[in-house]
Amino acid sequence: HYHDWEPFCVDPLRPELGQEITLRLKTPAKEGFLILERYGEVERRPMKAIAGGLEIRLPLYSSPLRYCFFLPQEKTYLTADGLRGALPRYDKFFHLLAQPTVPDWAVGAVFYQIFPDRFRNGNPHNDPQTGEWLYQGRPIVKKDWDEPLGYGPGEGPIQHYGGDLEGILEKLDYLQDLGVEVLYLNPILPSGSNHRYDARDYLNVDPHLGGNEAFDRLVEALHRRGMKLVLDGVFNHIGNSHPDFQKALHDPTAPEAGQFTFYADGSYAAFFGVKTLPKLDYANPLTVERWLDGYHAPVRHWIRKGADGWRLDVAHQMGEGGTDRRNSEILRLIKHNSVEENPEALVFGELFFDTLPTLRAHTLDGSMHYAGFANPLMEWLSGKNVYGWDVAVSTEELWETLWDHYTALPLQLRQSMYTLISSHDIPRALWRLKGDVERFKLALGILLTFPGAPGLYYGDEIGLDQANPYTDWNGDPMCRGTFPWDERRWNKEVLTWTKKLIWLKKNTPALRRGGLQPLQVSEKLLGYKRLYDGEEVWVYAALEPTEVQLPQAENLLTGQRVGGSVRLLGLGIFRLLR
Ligand code: ARE
Ligand code: CA
Repeated sequence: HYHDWEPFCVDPLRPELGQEITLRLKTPAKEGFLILERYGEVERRPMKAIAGGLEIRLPLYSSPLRYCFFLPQEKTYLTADGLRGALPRYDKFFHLLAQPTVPDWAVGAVFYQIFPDRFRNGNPHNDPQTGEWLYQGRPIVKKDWDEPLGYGPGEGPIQHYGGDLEGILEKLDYLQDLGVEVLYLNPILPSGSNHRYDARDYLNVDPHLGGNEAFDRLVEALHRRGMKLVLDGVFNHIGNSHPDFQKALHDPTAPEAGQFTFYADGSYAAFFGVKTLPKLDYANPLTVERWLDGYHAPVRHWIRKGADGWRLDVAHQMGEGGTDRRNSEILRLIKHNSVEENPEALVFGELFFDTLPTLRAHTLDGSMHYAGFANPLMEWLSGKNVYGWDVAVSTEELWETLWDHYTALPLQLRQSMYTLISSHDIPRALWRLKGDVERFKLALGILLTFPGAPGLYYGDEIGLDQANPYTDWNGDPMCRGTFPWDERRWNKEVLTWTKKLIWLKKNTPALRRGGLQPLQVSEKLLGYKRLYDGEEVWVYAALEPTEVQLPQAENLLTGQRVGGSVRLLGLGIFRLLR
């Protein structure tokens, strides 16, 4: 039995609220019911037998529409995560959303994340100079491209390498040749730190990155190539050197002061108490107007300037955070206003922990997939969690976590979760795997065959590693090394592998936009199916040589025809022949 976000099962795929839709279940059963949750009650409606399954037509009553299926002959319910004898809790139901939601360009799209100071220095004339300004009382340092990253206390944010947007422009051929479709840039606004999460100006690009002129050229060049640009939207907090915060500090009666929360002892609300990142108070309508809603609000400004979407920094903390009503209102407003500026705008969150309350409330188009993808996958492959603590994740537990997170998502968000194995906030995957290239290739293989919009972190494709001193959370910036443009330092095998997988992801509908089904899980073998419009692809990840039984299929990695008993090690991708 199968029901997922694909044309056979949901017609149309992007229904409007109230529109007549057809829901279909692929099943051998000849009889079945739709179990629908409406006004907090459960309704049972008979389905019609059709070729290959059962179907029912009904209006899309609510968003999300919550439902499951009942198969009387088997006396079982089919819920989002599988079969059950008894009616489960409603949170196990399928969740179907109404428009507007994910733009089609983002479905299964291949992203590439760039930390701008570290990708490429295209213009040495705009480089920050050693001692040019102080950051947290320390003079900033300009380093040579090949100098290693320092990791002493406070060193994280003060070292600059001179990377810029001109550098990215120079390497668009490289990125396009790799197969990248969307660039996600870490913050590009003027700021005292190299990561720029503490911006002092929200309406101009940092001149050290090439300024507004380079931004316009980048947007134009990307769009000419059919590529997209997603920016890091830091709207939970601003930099403490921003004029609004400076005014608030010096004059508590100024209107700007109402945008922040000051305490009796003179301290103020800030991201994790970090003084450089005062938190914005969205209970104040002025704050909403200024940053999110007004004509000149940065949310609108940058989409109008040509950005195609936002990755929302700490989306889970905005407003009062988490499941708070104001949090949902803020996120929805950001999506709404972005879409007003560009109907095709994408807005996904950085939801570090539980993504469900936010995504089911239909506030965003997806989220960075740490909890449901990067964490369990890398724990399984490396035996360590993100802090470096030993963990033992069995293959069964890995699958359970992946499947659980996948099936809990609203149908329309399943193929646009930003899946990843590395980022600027966690150690690089290759480093976590202690340089084991075969395991790393397997991690890339799962990243590029699992449902979602895979995000490559710059340098992963050439096997960029990081220096070791990661011991606790404070070690994070070690994953932000410079990209080595000397090709002798590239792992060409990893590059060829990544390119091949990206090509397959983009050119195999089942891998790009298909649903997910379990295939086979054993101690050292993970297998799953991807399905789309009659196409069926089987993916295996084998940690040890393992024999599997295949129907007649094409091995997509080699192009050969296979079938019967096949011995596997590492990644296998097979498209069934019909
Ligand atoms: C810098 C140093 C750190 C130092 C910190 C405090 O790099 O070593 O501990 O300062 O002085 C940005 C920069 C960081 C910078 C930070 C503060 O990129 O380098 O840290 O600003 O100046 C949580 C959040 C998650 C957040 C991460 C970093 O839930 O949303 O922490 N991610 C976003 C961005 C970051 C960015 C910010 C938020 C702030 O992606 O890059 O940081 O704008 C555990 C912890 C969680 C933590 C999670 C993973 O589970 O419990 O608190 O998530 O790990 O990060
Ligand atoms: Ca430069």
